[in-house]
Formats: sequence, structure tokens, C-alpha cells
Amino acid sequence: MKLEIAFTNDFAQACAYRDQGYEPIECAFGQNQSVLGRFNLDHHGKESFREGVAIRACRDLHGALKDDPRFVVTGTPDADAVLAIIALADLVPKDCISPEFYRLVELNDVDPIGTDLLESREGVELAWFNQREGLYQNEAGFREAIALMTQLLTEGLTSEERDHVCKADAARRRNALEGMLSLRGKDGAELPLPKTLDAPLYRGPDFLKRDGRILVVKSAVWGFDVWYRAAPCVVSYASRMAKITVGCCNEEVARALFGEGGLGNVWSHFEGAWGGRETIGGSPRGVRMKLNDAYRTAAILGECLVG
Ligand SMILES: [Mn+2]
Repeated sequence: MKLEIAFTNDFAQACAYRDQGYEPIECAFGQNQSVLGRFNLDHHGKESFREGVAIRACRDLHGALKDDPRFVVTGTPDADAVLAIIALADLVPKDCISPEFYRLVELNDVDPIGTDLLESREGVELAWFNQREGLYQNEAGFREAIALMTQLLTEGLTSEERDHVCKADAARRRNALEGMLSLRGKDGAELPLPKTLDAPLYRGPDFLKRDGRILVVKSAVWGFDVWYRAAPCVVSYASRMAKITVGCCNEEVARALFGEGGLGNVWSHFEGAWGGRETIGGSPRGVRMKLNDAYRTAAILGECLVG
């Protein structure tokens, strides 16, 4: 049977596809609306007690939907979802997907900040996939991502491609470092910005002993893995989208800084529909923010600190 991918942004529509026999892959809509099929392949919101989808598909379910490869999807065609589809539909032989690779996909999906992909051979391969552009949130994006992942699994990378992945990531990290604008410490004092990338992440048992608290950044690249080395809480301004994102390094950090409930405690201090989850959130949808609003955000967060 031919591979079918149904993309939707609508919960009811995803349910309708599921009822027709399509297997939902990471079909989460918000925190509490997850559409599950016979294999329960989601791990967001209230399904977050489950393992990632690729690890279950590759390890336990390879080829399970070989004769009926119909899938319903939403959101970004990330490595976790795409690898799950490839394994379930048996688009590559089982021995093309090493346990090292699917375990790393799981780790990087659940904790992208804590995984340095460039440290291993499989990590460079996953980083190559993550660096691909044009993987849009639609059916064509999923099909393109499936083709790229299939190519990666069957042909691997040349040494030139590996070099290029590492150089591109080094450039991204430099950009992220240069995007740091202002760093405040425990008592609100302005601290010097780091000039190198080698500090550890602000998490783990002793992070409250360190000085950094809130970092403001303006950057065109994703850089939380860099920024959380300067502070446990980051206010990121995306100028093209004119929006502000606030993040904490993980749940433990969010609670230590802002009390039980983490960032959930701070949104009521803002004007308008700011919101999000315990560890990440931001400015209201459709409202254009200015850089100055990012500094104001940092000041308000500073007043909410309990740790
Ligand atoms: Mn996932």
C-alpha cells in the first residue's frame, strides 16, 4: 500500500482520520488534546509519561503498519515523528536504524538543550537532519522530511557533509553568543556578558549558587543551549516575528526561580494574554513587541524571582 500522510491543525479532523484507521503520530493540540491511535504514539502534555515516538516505533513496532501505512500528523516534521513513520511503515530495513541513533533522537527531542549532538557520529547525522531547511508544517514538509531521513539512514553522510554540519553549528553558537544583550544577577545587578561558550548549563543541584538569573537576547538563531550557560531564565526577542519568548532551563529550575508552578506564576504580572507552560511562554499571539518590551519583561521577571 502507498504511504498516506494526512496533515491537519484541527483536533476534530485528526480524530476523524484516526477513526478511519490513520495512525496519529504526535498529534497533540495544546496541553490536553492528544489524539491517540492503536499504538498511543504521542508524548506531549498529559501523555508526557510515555517515551518518545521514534524510540517505541523503532525498537518495538518496526514494520507494524507496513501493510496499512496511513498516518495523521500535525506541527513540524521533526526527527522523532518522521523516524517513527519510517519505522512503522518499514520504509527502510530495521538494521538501517541503529539503537544509538533512535535513542539519540529521543534524547534530543525531550531535552534539546542538554544534548550536544556534535559529540557523536550519530549526533552529527541527527544535526544534519535538524539543519535541513524548508521542512514546513504541511503534508509536503512531512514528505520532504521523510525523504531526507530515508536518504540519511540508507546512504549516510560524506565526510564533507559532516564537516559542514559542524561548521554550521559552530556559526549558530557564535551568533547565539553575540545575541546576548543584558544579564542580571540575583540582586538585580547588571553582570558582564560571557565571552565564551564553555560554562556549564544553569541547572543541576548547585545552579542557584551561581550569579546569573535573567538574560535578554536578540537573535535570529535558536540558541537556548548557549544562553542557558549564562542564566537559568532567558528572555528572547525575535525581531522578525516581533515576539518575546521567556524560557527556563527545565522544570526544576523554573520552580526554584519562580515557585511551584514556575513561569505559570508570572503571567498575571503582564498586561494582555501572556502565557505558556511551566518552563516556557511568551507574548500574546498577534501582538507586535519591541526590543524595549524584552527589557521590561526581564525587569518584571526580576521582581517575581523567589530564588
Ligand atoms: Mn517527540
